[in-house]
Amino acid sequence: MSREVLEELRKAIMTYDCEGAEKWAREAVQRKVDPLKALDAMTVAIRQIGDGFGKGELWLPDLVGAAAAMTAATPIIEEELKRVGATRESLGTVVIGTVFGDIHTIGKTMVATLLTAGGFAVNDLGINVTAESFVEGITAHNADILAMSALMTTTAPEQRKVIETLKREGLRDQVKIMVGGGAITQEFADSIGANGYDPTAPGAVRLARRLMGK
Ligand code: B12
Repeated sequence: MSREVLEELRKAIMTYDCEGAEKWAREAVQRKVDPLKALDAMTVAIRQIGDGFGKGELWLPDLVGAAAAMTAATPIIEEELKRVGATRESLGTVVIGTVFGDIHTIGKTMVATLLTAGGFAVNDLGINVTAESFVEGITAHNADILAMSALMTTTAPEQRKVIETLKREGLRDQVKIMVGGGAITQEFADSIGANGYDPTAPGAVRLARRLMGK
């Protein structure tokens, strides 16, 4: 039962079928399929499209099509995840965003959703966020954790820039910093002085708990 739904979701992403993706996401919620498994199935599919693009076998419209299908389905699954997490007491305040120059939103939003479902108060600054806006966000929300996403090798250095800006402003020690996104590795995270890195969204929640000593 659940396998059929996951397979249909995967197929909808692979065939850029927005209506199908939306329909099967609703079906997943209705049939009580584990929402994390649903997100996982779609992530595997969109990464496959990305790999094809990377190898020159697929083109930008393929990326756009797969992203549109994923964007049609994810809010439905994320709503369900948030519903589950809505009643928990806050474990801490997170400011999250995708760094300047980078408009990839899917993974960042997934992390934000799972953090919310996991009991954190999350302020999502969106995409293409400058170092200055991160600083403003941290100050305005009195954040415990800053979470930054970067999907491209060209935008990963922005994470370093944000950390350097925080140091200059005397704010570095007030906030724990976690980084992620397809372009980030543990080695890179260590080299820029982040407090933690994880390659997955569920791992990001475990990391955030650890950083808060919970
Ligand atoms: C979908 C997509 C797009 C969509 C984005 C739509 C949207 N609304 O987000 C569109 C079509 C717009 C797009 C545009 C571009 N893209 Co693009 N895109 C992708 C693709 C296929 C999937 C990205 C994605 O959503 N993955 C699924 C999510 C769930 O994964 P994720 O983001 O990595 O997040 C997971 C983890 O990393 C982690 N995580 C994420 N953030 C954080 C944060 C923290 C703190 C933590 C702990 C964890 C964490 O949790 C998530 C869940 O497990 C990737 C391929 C890939 N392999 O990733 C290429 C890819 C990222 N894109 C690429 C490129 C080159 C581009 C363009 C430059 C193309 C162009 N010529 O215009 C533009 C860039 C525009 C810009 N300025 O940003 C390249 C980057 C290459 C590189 N190494 O630099 C990739 C890798 C494709 C490739 N193989 O070449 N893209």
